[in-house]
Amino acid sequence: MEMTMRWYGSQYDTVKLWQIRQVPGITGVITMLYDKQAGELWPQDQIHALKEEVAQAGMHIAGIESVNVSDAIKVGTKDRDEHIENYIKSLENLGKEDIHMVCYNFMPVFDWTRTELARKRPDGSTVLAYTQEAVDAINPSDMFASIKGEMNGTVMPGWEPERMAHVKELFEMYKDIDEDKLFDNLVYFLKAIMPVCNKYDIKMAIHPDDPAWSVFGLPRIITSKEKIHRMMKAVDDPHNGLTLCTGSLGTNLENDLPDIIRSLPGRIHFAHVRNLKFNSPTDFEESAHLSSDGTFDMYEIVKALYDIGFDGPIRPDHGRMIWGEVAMPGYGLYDRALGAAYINGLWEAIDKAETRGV
Ligand code: CS2
Ligand code: MN
Repeated sequence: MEMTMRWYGSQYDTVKLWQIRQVPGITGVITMLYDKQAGELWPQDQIHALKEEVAQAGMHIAGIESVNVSDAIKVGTKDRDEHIENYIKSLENLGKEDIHMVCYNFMPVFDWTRTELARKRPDGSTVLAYTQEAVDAINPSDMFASIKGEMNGTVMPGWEPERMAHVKELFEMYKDIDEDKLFDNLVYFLKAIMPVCNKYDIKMAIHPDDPAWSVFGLPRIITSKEKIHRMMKAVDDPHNGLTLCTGSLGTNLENDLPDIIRSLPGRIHFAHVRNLKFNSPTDFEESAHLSSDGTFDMYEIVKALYDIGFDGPIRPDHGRMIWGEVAMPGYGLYDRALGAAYINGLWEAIDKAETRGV
């Protein structure tokens, strides 16, 4: 594995590349052209400039998160083929710049959904949290309005104000889309992009739906082991892979994370590691990475990744807001740095136990 951290670009991120460089063991960043709308082409010169900027800070781009897929592609509207053409060209431009891993998601309308961005934990840190009761009691535009004030002045992926201004139209687009249609549109998209992925050896890593169930009545298709395998089989190419996100798949306590990992050797191209603390099956908060602070056994998760020979980029996913930091919720420096150090420690201990036969 390669330890990385997500970085949104110097214009958008409160965290600086030089700070990331000082986190022990981090050699790469996961980044993106944050100003690109889903469906828009990523020009090679802009990718190149980003790559240079990261190289000057002594690191490299270990992968992209995300080249977003437009709602036209997800719904299958008349614009879909044009957007897919742009997506293929963007992948080609990334391949020419020697970038070989792309994360994306196929969630309708929203990316992840949380109901609070700054729930206070007993230690005084603040974290993202979710409670089903809050989702059931609110409509999507009101929810955006209610969490906007907690974004610390940043633009959060999937919750961009210009998208949220059209939230009603977006919902309208999906009114006839059920899980099967969404799945067929995903397969259509993947089949169209596989040739360019093969040509440039680009590993596509779909991000699971977060939370791993339907929200606001929208269909969700990447929520369980069974559904992931259905997708892997529908386009049975090693370039069609998964971002193993513990905090997303793990929202459903029925998902056995180490078992899911062990069932997918060669198909996990990227790993997001974070822990959740459950107060009830439908109320959880994003705790520190340490196993004892949350519900997941992080040792078993990292061990499963180690055992399947996972060699892609890994990153601490969201972190808590600690030590007075003001940053994009989930994406401060301090707690993600602690998470990276912890995952590195688990990995080293597992590796030494294996290779020294302890
Ligand atoms: C990320 C997602 O912050 C997060 O939870 O893991 O936003 C992820 O980047 C997207 O779903 C991938 O397209
Ligand atoms: Mn994730």
